Order: sequence, then structure tokens, then C-alpha cells
Amino acid sequence: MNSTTGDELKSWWMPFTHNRYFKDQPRLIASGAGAYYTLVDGRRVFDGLSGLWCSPLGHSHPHVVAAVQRQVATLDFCPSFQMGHPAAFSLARRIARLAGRPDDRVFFVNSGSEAVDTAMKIAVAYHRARGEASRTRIIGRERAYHGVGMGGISVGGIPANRKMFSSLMIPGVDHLPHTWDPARMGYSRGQPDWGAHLADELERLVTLHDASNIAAVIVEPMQGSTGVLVPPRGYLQRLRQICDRHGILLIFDEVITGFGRLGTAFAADYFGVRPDLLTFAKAVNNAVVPLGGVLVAASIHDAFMAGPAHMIEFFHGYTYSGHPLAVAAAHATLDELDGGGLIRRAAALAPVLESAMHDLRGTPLVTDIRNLGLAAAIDVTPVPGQPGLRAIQVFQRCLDDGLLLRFTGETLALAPPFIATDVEIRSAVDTLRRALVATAAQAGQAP
Ligand code: PXG
Ligand code: PLP
Repeated sequence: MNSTTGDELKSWWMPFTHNRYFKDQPRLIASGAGAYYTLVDGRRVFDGLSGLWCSPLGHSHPHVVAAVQRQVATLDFCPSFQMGHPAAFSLARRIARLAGRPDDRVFFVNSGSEAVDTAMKIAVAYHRARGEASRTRIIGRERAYHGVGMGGISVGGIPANRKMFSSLMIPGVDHLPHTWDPARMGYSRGQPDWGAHLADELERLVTLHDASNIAAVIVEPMQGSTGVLVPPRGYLQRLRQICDRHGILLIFDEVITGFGRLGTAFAADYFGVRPDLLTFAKAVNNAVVPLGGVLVAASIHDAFMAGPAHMIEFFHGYTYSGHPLAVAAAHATLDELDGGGLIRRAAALAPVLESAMHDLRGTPLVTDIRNLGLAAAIDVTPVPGQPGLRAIQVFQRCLDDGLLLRFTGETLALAPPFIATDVEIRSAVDTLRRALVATAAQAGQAP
């Protein structure tokens, strides 16, 4: 497939990758432009997952490229402990306004994992600052992905990410059940009608642990990484009500949903639910330079602003918080997403993706189809005794046919860039259909 030899590939221990399988059959990308990658062998593939859910403008967008090039030649780094640069302040204000929460504050970090760990620390420190130091417990959810920091895997709900590290994980965590039940919500278009009552499990956990010990609940408004698990109608509203009743903070992890994936600036807008803390990363700057952050309700921020003014209020931060290149890329990205109307375009494309994906119903191997905004997933019948293999087979056929999508477990996910056309989206789904039919035929399971 390319000229890179096994020896040249050996030194990089790749993240979340079957390293031996990959290095045996490497899949290497040489360049990206717009909605397409070019592989090292010259083939062009449609980027059906917007990078890793993070490149809504496609690749090497000229406005973003120019902004980063200008910035690196002007101010390549600025310490953010005790110093600052103007564009980071204006970016924070811009994000708070985009969220419709102009008085809220933004704490910058460099990834979704850091955003999650930061939000957890803010939640616990906030209660302590208000004299409720016993509120330390954080409630996560099964099947959740909140990154790979010690905090994130603790509240996360992916067994493989957790099982090696039980002694390292933070204590005092509990989990809500996930909301996916194929028997009751299979093939739902958008939000399933069934399942709002699953939020009542939070009441049960509050009774068990007592509200006075619980700091926060963290959920992805739509679970992205584990396969586009869409919240049942009314579920998030009910979580909000229960949190309010018991003085528990609600954290939305919007690392995937933030900055337009659902056709609104944030999932909080889509669902009409206001979280106390909101984590973001990825699409905020089209993933051109690592950047993440936490949007913090003004009242939470204000609780920290006690004590003498020359004292540090929150002992937390990263060397690269508010990095000038990341900030420059974010300003340019927001010009396009918001000013340039690309979030509206994502909303307009969502029904195209929904209808194309649901037309796959009845295609060999397909066992469920889910979608929300410009994100969708199908589940496939596993190869008996070899979990995960079927999705890899379908993924590989798609790649060979010019489509890059995402596989995880028995799920294949599509989340195209917002610059994609409706023709490209339908064509990507057609490629997926061909791959399913061919994979089934080879396995002797054709209809
Ligand atoms: N929270 C959520 C909701 C995420 O989706 C993170 C936190 C962690 O972000 P960082 O920047 O630390 O990776 C994520 C990341 C996939 C996939 O294909 C998803 C993520 C990352 C990589 C791949 O599903 N989500
Ligand atoms: N380890 C050492 C020895 C450090 O000096 C620092 C930061 O100064 C860190 C880790 C944390 O690095 P970062 O701020 O990039 O998260």
C-alpha cells in the first residue's frame, strides 16, 4: 500500500490503535484539503468523520491556515500564568457569547481530557469554597467517553479504558445507566421517544449517597465515541431538574457536540438545557492546534473570587493554556462556523444524512441505525466469536472504496465535515452500503 517499511514505523507507539495489525498493513495519510484526505499512495478518500469528529471546516482551510501562519510569525508562545495575550481574552468572550452566556467564564486547556479533569476539579473546589466540602462525589454514566485522564476514565463508562487502572482511579464515583436499548428504540430517527425515566436513576443514587456528598453529574449530551447514542426525549431535562433539586452541578461534556455538530452552537442549545459547566475541544479551532476549555457559569467562577486579590484563586492550569496558535486558529474557525454560516449548514445537512442512513435499513448485516445532527451510526452483526472484526472488515472496504469512517466495537459512525455537499453525504452512505453488501456476501450471509 505504501513504501514505508515496518522498521520505520516501529518507534511510534500509536494511541488507541492495534499497533501490530496497523504496522503490518499501514494506512498513512499524506495530505488533506477540504473534505478529502490523500493517502501516501495517491488515493483520495472522503473524510467521513471530520478527522476524529474535530474538523468541521475540512482540512487546511485557507482562512485558518493564514491566521496560524500570521500568528506564528508574530507571537509564537505567551506564558499564561501571570501574563496573557489579547486574543485569548477576546476568544473567551466570543465563546461565552456564542453559548448565549456572556457573563460566564472560559478556562482554556489543550484537549478534551484536560477539559474534563478541569471541570471535575472546578466542581469539587466550588462546593468547598461555599462551605460544602463534603460534596466530592461525581456521577458519570455507563458507556461514557470523557477522555483518558485519571478523572475522565473514572467517570467514564468504557470497561476497556478502565479495567487496568482500578487502583489509580479517583474514589467516590458512581455511574448512571446508559440509555441505549435497541429493543425499545431501535432505528429511531433522532431522539428516541422511550427512556426519559432512566434519568430517575439519579434520584436513586442521590438517595444512596446523599446529596450532601455529591458535587456533580457529568454526561455527554449525545454519547459520540461509543456510537452516537442519542438521549431519549426529556431525559436531559429530567437530569437538570434532579440536579437543581439537590444542589448538584450538571456538567455537559460537549467535546464532540460543541461548535455545531448538532446544527446548533452547542448541544445545550439543541436540547434547551443549561449545564453549569460545559467542556469543549476538537471543533473549537478545527483541531488545527490542540485546544480545549471549560465554560463556567458566572456564579461558580464568582465563588472562587474570595480572599485577598493578590492570591491565586484556583491552583490549576497548563503550560499551553491559551496557546497563541490555538487561539488564532479558533478565531478563524469561529469566523467560518458562526459568521460564515457553517453551523446553519450543518443543520441543513442533518436531514440529508438522516434519510440516507435510515435507507440502509434492511441492508445485510445492519442491526440498528441512529442519528442526530450531522452524526449517525449503524451497528453490524458481529463475526461469531470475534467481537469487533466485522466493523473492521466494513471499514476496510469503505477505505478501499474512498471513504474514511469510524469503527468501534460493532458500530460504524459517520460525522461529515460541515462543508460537505448533500451529494457527497449520499455518496458516502452509498459507499457504506456497497461495503456492507460485499462484506456480507463474502461471509456467506447475503440475503
Ligand atoms: N470527552 C468527550 C465527550 C470526547 O468525545 C474527550 C472527552 C477527550 O478528548 P481528547 O481531546 O483528550 O481526546 C472526547 C474525545 C472517536 C473518538 O472516534 C472520540 C474522541 C477522541 C478520539 C476518537 O470516537 N473523543
Ligand atoms: N512535569 C514537569 C516536570 C513540569 O515542569 C510541568 C510543567 O511545568 C509539567 C509536568 C506539566 O506540563 P503541562 O503544563 O504542559 O501540562
